[in-house]
Amino acid sequence: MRIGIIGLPGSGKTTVFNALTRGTAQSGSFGGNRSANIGVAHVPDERLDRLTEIFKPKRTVPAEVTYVDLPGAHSADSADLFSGEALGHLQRVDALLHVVRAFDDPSVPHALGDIDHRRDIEKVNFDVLFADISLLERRIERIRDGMKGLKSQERVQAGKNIEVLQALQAEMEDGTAAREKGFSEEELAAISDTFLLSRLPLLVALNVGEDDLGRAEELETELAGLVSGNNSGGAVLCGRLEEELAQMSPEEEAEMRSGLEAGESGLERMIRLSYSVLGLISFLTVGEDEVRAWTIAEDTAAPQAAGAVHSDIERGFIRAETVSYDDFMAAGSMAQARSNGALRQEGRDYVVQDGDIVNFLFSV
Ligand SMILES: Nc1nc2c(ncn2[C@@H]2O[C@H](COP(=O)(O)OP(=O)(O)OP(=O)(O)O)[C@@H](O)[C@H]2O)c(=O)[nH]1
Ligand SMILES: [Mg+2]
Repeated sequence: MRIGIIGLPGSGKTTVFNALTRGTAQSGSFGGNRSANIGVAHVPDERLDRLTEIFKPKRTVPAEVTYVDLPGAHSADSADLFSGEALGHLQRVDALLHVVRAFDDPSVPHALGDIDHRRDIEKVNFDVLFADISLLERRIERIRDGMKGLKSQERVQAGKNIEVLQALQAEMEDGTAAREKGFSEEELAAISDTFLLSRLPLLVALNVGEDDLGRAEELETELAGLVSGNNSGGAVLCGRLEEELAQMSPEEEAEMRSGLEAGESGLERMIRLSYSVLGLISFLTVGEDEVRAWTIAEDTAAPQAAGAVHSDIERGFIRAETVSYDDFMAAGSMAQARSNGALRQEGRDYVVQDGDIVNFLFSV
């Protein structure tokens, strides 16, 4: 999973990126980073820790999320926020993470003058739509330019596509993000080679100051009201504090968290949000060599889940030996799980569940 971090200049994107990836990228007020930062976060999963204690594998491999922190924009203009370079990065992500500034700090100027997270959320939502509207505009022009060379039947089809794209443009001008729409077959065909930024799932991180952590729940409720559409969701975190905590050893971090009442880490919070908004789950594989978590979409059938491990296993799929994590822990060992019937033999139609421990049998 790959997530692109967007937001107004100086909203704390790089700070949040560092918190999520335990990174040390350069942050700063305005024009902080001139190039994109790319980093990997390991998905914390207690089940993986318990299974590692039991199987004592050579290695434990958690699921990963890659975060792409966009270069700082020169201004808060839509064209700067979503420049060609920024769009190039965003074309390869599965979701957007919008970092919104709510922290107050006179030493860090705000791109729009004052702190107002509601306005900023609306502004960036609008900028995302504006980027799509401009893109559709260019797409329509390109189809028009190419029409002369077409045969009459193709020209009719091109004309239809233009109509569909124009209708979509009009909807976006009224404020509808592509993620909010159920697309018809015709619309899907017309946009098949058009990248729409507003179609990506949207996570919003409200970057609050340390003083506001006591109000985190209240702010999160407010945020839920502001970010309530399809495939979107929000969480509150304190970027600077999380960045500092992320640089500590796990023991130090845990001690600091309990002292500060900072609760669950920003990383865990964001990852949980990402999984729920993107409709993802993890299944697990175990053995002497490796204990590992794999990320798949909800409602993935066993052969396709096997494809996450290796395409050969999908191709030669025979069946999946499966036990839920809880049943396995209750049984205590694979042998016991097998003898008490908790370990099941599942076929091609089986839909893999979150926390399933799976052994794929295959032949190629
Ligand atoms: N007080 C306070 N300062 C913060 C917080 N988060 C970020 N900052 C500061 O705000 C400034 C900008 O943060 P960055 O993380 O560089 O912001 P950015 O969005 O990456 O900025 P650009 O890349 O220039 O767009 C830095 O000086 C940060 O230390 C916070 O939670 N509290
Ligand atoms: Mg930055």
